[in-house]
Amino acid sequence: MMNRWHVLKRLLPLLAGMVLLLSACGRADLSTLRPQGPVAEEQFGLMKLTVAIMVLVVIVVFAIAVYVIVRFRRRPGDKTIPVQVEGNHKLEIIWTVIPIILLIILGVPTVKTVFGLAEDHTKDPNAVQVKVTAHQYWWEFEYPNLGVKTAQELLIPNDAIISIEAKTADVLHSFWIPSLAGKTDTNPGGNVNIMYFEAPKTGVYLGKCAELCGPSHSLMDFKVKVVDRASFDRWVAAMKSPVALPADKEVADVLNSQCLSCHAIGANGGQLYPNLTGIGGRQAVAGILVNTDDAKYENEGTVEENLKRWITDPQKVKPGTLMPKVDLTQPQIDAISKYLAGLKLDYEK
Ligand code: HEC
Ligand SMILES: [Cu+2]
Repeated sequence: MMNRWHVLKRLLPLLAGMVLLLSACGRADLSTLRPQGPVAEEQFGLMKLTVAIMVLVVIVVFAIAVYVIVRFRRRPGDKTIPVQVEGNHKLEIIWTVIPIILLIILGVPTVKTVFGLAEDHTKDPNAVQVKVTAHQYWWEFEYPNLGVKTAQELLIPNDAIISIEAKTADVLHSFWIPSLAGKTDTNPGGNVNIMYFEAPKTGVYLGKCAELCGPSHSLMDFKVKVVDRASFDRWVAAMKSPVALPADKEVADVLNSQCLSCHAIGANGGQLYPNLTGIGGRQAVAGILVNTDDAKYENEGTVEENLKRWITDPQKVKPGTLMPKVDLTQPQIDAISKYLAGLKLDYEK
């Protein structure tokens, strides 16, 4: 008796510690364990149900096992053969029926949720329609009904369903905003997958590529910025407004010839690569260089520093990226970075 109490006394702090650790688990902007919207809540609910059933099974099975081992252990001198229960109908029915009941408890809500979350909102006039295209190693967000295209930062209002049509431009990727909604694969071969979610709380959430897609897969981050409706409307208007090219003619020429063949800024430039309109006001450069001076982030810097770092050598930041290292002089890099850092959209009032 004394002994067992000792073991328990040692285990208790450990158990209490684990409960504390798990309850504080995860950042609200990045964790499925801290859901920030109804879809994520529902998915988290399924996780909790699954874990609860598993914990119940483990506890009951271990309790019975420990009880049996202690109660029916062979005592010194005991040579009798215990009662044999092989083929016992009652026992076999019990241990077949119990798992079936548990699987039904798990299966019914799972199937219901899976079908519920597959609901098609792509024709819903009240939803915000977004076409997501995954590229090695960046995300393109097109709002077909609003005539706007952006990259790396999905801006959405907090008062509507966001309806996603996801596809890939190259290999298999997976679109994932852990604290808002589960993964949606983007499959090669023209396949389009749909999903929807809602984000009632304004703020910035982290998005990830959840499918190994090449050397810079782990750097294929994006942000989801949730704002109120008025700010969203202002953002859409600002994205469509004309943007002035650099005042300095030489800088404008370099930008035009070296960068705008691929990138768009306002109405200028190409459409096939990340749209740089408003890049100076975004949370990150290339999704991974975080624009902050908070040292808790690994790749932090001001937006201008991050732009310089990126333009100087994109391959160094993201190995295998399809943005080439453009041959520029240091003053050209500085001037272009300064200009891009100044491209801010004034939509948050
Ligand atoms: C051949 C096409 C091409 C050219 C030319 C090019 N880029 Fe890029 N650029 C890309 C691609 C592709 C990406 C996405 C890279 C990634 O994230 O993997 C990118 C990303 C960027 C980003 C990050 C965008 C974001 O949304 O965070 C910036 C900034 C940028 N380029 C600036 C420039 C500048 C400045 C020049 C000219 C000096 C330039 N690019 C020339 C293809 C190009
Ligand atoms: Cu990817």
